[in-house]
Amino acid sequence: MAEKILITSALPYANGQPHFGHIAGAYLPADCYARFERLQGNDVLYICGSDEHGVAITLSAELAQRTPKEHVDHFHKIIQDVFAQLGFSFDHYSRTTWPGHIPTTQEFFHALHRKGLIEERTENHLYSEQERRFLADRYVVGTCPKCGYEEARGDECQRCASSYEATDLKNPRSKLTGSPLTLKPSTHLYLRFDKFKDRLTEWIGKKHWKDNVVRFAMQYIHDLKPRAITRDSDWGIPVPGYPGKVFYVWFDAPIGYISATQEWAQKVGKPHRWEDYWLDPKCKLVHFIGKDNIPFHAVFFPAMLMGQDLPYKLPDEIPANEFYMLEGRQFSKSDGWFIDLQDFFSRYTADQARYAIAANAPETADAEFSWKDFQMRCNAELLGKFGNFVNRVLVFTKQHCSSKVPKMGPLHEAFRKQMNEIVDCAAESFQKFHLRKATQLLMELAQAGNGFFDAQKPWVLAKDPARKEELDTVIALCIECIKNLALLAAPIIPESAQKIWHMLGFSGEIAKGNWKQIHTQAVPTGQVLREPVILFRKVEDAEIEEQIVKLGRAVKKMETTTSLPSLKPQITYDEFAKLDLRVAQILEAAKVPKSKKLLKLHIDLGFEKRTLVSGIALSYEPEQLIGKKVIVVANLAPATIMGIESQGMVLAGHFDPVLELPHIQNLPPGSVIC
Ligand code: B3M
Ligand code: ZN
Repeated sequence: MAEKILITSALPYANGQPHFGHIAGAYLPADCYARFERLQGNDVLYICGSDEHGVAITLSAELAQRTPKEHVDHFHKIIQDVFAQLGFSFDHYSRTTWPGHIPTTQEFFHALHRKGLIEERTENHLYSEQERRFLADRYVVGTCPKCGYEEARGDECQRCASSYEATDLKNPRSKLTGSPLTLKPSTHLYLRFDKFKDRLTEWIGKKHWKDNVVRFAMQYIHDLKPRAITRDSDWGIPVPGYPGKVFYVWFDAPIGYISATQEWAQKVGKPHRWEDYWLDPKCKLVHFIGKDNIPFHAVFFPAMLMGQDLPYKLPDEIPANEFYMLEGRQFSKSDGWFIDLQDFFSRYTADQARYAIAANAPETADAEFSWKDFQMRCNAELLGKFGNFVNRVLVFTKQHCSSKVPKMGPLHEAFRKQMNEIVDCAAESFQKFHLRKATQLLMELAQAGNGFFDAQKPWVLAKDPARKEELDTVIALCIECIKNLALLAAPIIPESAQKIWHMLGFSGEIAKGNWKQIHTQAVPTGQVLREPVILFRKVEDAEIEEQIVKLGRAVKKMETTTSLPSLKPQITYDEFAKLDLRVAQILEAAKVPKSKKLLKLHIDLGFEKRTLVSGIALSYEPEQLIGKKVIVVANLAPATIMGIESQGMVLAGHFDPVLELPHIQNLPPGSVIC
């Protein structure tokens, strides 16, 4: 019986071009799975769309001098182009600014409200008189309450890594205008997530998801508190009855999966069909996401669904992937650490990208795209094993069998068995979201085909007319192998699979075929093969070198920009003279618990001993420091850092990520530095 499967990929923020890191996490694995399940004859609906609300979007729109609408229109199109380029087979790609998303989101809210799960709370928030608006944390900079860093972000300090509420910052300012901010009471709506603790625990307890998903979700459930679901903004879904407020983006975004399905239903002319998926307990709901989205998909959205009147489906599977990086660092366009996709696709095919990413998908651990690995995948595997096998068999068949599929006799049981086992194992891997394994099996099958062809030496058989039947069977089996390769390839590298399907003499699309049928029914004897075409081109060393040089330039740029911050405004001698810098000798040093960067130091200033906290733990082991004489700002106001009062600050040179302490040889503790 056909199974109903509703597949979603995380809705990408319409705030930038998706990169291979995103593709490897939430999109390619989902597309391969959708394509596989369609081949299984299941009723698959694959839904996605752009996530177009939220503070990150209004902020970057302002920085880009666009309206939020212009901004999301711009990126919605760019995202769609990248996805089309990669051949993603969404049944529908929507966006959260389509009008139908508003009533669906608001009805979610009403249902929760009717059940008494929404409450109002009035608290102080940061307000800009100049901009006449409340500013969300991402819009705020100020002085870190822990370490005193003056350019700290509104949610966490990039210097000492502590996190806090934006209202804890000292001297809070608008990130955009620099204007000072004041505290003003504002009322927000909180969703009582805490009331779902038991139901969520019971529900997740029954799931056999990946360990990291369950563990992460359970931790979140343990600490569940009411959370604000509204923001002061005019960009987002309006909160009924609360002018000037919109829903927090993570409230409306997952509802976007539902409204996108509703939009799809309207598009196909059956407006109620969305219910066949979302309201049918027998439908299987699968959310493909990156691991940073686990709490929202495994805890918050399920709670929102549990609080509805309609019997919504809860997710059945959450295959969350780990991170995928570029040559060991996170993709970053602003740092030049990225792959220019326009350039990429002018040189390489979608299948080359899809294969290289799938072969190394970040399923169980972080993984990365490297240009050398890409070249190896393209040349040694796609071209050398897979393309080469298809080509040599088809060319041979053309030369020795007039391009017709010869008759298969009964020999070579072992090879047939090997093929069947690989195909079945690949099916199981696809079904269990083990894309990496499925991709390996595809190459294993190509390798088995090559091994068989080499061992049977059809070119020798062809010289002896008495061995015609043997020759026919070997070639017919090799053609079977090619057909099975096309089948295993169809979810991963669909364009190449289709080319093979066509070369084998079939009409129509392999993607519309049925896995079991294709696997079990031999290519008909006498079927006329089409002219063989080359499937993959060689990736030359020079091209790869060029890409590596490009990244090398980005590293240089990153190093010079991080090492040489711009000069601060001039100060007078009097201003400088206010600093009391002294030689201090380190008596004791110890790591601060729960902090990677901080050390607690006990120092001798000659006239007194003090305790201070210093962010040098990544560059120095505590033992190295004992006895060292360093320079300390001795008249800095004390600050409490991770619960420890720091009575001064040690001076250190920075060349990110390295820190180095200037070090005094002969002067006694307490000596003045000026
Ligand atoms: N846009 C976050 C992200 O792209 C968010 C996902 C929404 S899924 C409902 O990582
Ligand atoms: Zn700080």
